[in-house]
Amino acid sequence: MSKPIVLQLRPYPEWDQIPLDEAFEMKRYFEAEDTDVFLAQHGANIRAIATRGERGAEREIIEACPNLELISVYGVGFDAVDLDACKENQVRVTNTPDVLTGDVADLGVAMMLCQSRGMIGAEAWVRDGSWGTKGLYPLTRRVFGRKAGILGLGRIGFEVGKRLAGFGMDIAYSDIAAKDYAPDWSFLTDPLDLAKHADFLFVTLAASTKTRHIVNAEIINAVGPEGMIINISRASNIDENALIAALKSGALGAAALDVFEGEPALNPEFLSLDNVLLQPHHASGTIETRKAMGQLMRDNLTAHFAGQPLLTPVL
Ligand code: 8YV
Repeated sequence: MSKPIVLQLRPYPEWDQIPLDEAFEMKRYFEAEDTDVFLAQHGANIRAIATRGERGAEREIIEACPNLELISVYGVGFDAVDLDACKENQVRVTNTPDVLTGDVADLGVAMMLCQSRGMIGAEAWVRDGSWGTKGLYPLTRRVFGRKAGILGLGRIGFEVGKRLAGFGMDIAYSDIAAKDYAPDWSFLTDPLDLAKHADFLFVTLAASTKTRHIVNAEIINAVGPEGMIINISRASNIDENALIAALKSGALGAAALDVFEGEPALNPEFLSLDNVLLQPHHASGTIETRKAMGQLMRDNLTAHFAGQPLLTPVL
């Protein structure tokens, strides 16, 4: 029996690629010299798309595959998938929730600690001999016992909060509604009130067109010159130009970012700022989590072609 044909938009590690190639006929879009010609050649045969969270799938690709049934996303975020185009064309969508939650929360908390305690600069201080020539490293700012705000108390936000509770922090959150699983934390409806509360504002909400630039200049300024914004969600949740302006002027103390508009390219202004910690969108990037993500992405494809219910459908 012939294997289902799957359009693969980005590379995967070998531990996923080998089983993918065994189970499906993978058409590697990312290797095509001319993607238009590639789609014209293969589009009609494609029954599923395998993509990554940050890559998604745009309308043009979806419509170039008239027999498309499923888009399986390697990632929890599906904001880069054109859901309207999927609905119009009866295309199902799956993602990889839960398996990455702990690692994403870990990196967010690590970024807070690293940035607040000046660990990058302190390491350079040791390596370049400043410790010997200049003396003690400048004092940094405490984390434990301070105020944290979590914007978006979904799976990842909740795991961040559980970790912050271990630091004895005063935790508040904003979301569409109060969450009964977080009775000890303050619910603040208005993200501006959350920003006023927070020494550390974690941005952990699922991105959509509705949340674009939800962290705007007013919110950034409310976090203030002593405060820090940590983003482990999507760049679109923050007005990046307003963020850069506030970091430059000192209206915002610091930021720690794992995601950027147009990544992997990033606004060069970030590179000249020493009050921002820059990470290459790798919050889920541990071997353990990436293996689990790959397995779940493949399991959704397998379930679909076996006529079984999808494991983690979003549409
Ligand atoms: C991944 C992500 O880096 O889960 C998401 O939505 O953005 C990340 O976990 C990405 O999807 C892997 O390519």
